[in-house]
Amino acid sequence: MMRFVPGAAGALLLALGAATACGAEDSGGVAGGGQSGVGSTGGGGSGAGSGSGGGLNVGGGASGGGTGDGGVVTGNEDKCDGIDNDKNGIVDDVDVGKDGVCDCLRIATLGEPGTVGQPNVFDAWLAARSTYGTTPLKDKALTADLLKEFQIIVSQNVSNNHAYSAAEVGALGTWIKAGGGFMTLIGYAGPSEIQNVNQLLAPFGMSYGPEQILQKSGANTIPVTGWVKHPVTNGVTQIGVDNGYPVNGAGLALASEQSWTVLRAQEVSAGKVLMWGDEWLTFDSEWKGHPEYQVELFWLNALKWLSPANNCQVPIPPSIK
Ligand SMILES: [Ca+2]
Ligand SMILES: [Ca+2]
Ligand SMILES: [Ca+2]
Repeated sequence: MMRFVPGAAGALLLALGAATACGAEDSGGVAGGGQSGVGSTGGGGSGAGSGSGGGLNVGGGASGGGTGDGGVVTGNEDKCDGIDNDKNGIVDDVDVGKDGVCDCLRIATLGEPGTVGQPNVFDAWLAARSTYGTTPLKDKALTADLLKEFQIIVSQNVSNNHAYSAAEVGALGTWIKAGGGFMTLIGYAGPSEIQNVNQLLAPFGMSYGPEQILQKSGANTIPVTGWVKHPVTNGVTQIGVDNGYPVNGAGLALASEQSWTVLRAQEVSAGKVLMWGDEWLTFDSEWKGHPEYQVELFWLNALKWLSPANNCQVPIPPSIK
């Protein structure tokens, strides 16, 4: 589709149009986050997870809804309307294509994608698996108003963005504490690139270190092989990196290689922060050329964990390993 058009103007237009049509966001905080307590948990059943497709280009196509969310059957809604239509305790758990990405997910990126790989696989992958795809915020000023419609924000290369101000750092922090999921990537440029993203992470006691780590020597990325059990790492044994930066500070250290920590997760009030020490997991070489890496599963795990617990939670297809 239009995903491979340079620049993501198409995605932005798509997302804006969808936002207008959907429009169910409540006041402050995180999109959809104010719907808790609607319906009881465990109501389960129902729904019969009907058809596939919906025009989405998906690989997995498992049948029916799935459990795995504390015994609650999720993924059988069909409306992104801010309402828990099937009263299973999860608002908008819609995944018509059964691909593991909630169709109602509102996700934005900061900065620019990397340029080493083919067109940003991450954007194309999300566009094929959710209604709104990704909204590229690029170098926009971070304000409560800008952030409130999103559930997840992924920081890409923000080293060429303006230097984030204290007010912007505060706005992001408030959004996270209200239930937002913030993920950071790194490794796009020289060591000075850590400065701007570290500004955003500072309130949470997390930061990237300046050492350039785990450079590949031949054609292949360096597999990260040390993993700690956590929802984000479930089923993941190897993911490749090249010339990343160490992930330091607070939060649980979840992955390491050659004594460097490359993944940390921290829960902050209702929200979450996830730091990865590289960016190659957005490049097609890692998705397609390494069957021994679990890149797609990692992304599914990460998006699920970063999403609000009572919103947009859908099963991860067992077919994705
Ligand atoms: Ca529901
Ligand atoms: Ca709904
Ligand atoms: Ca989906």
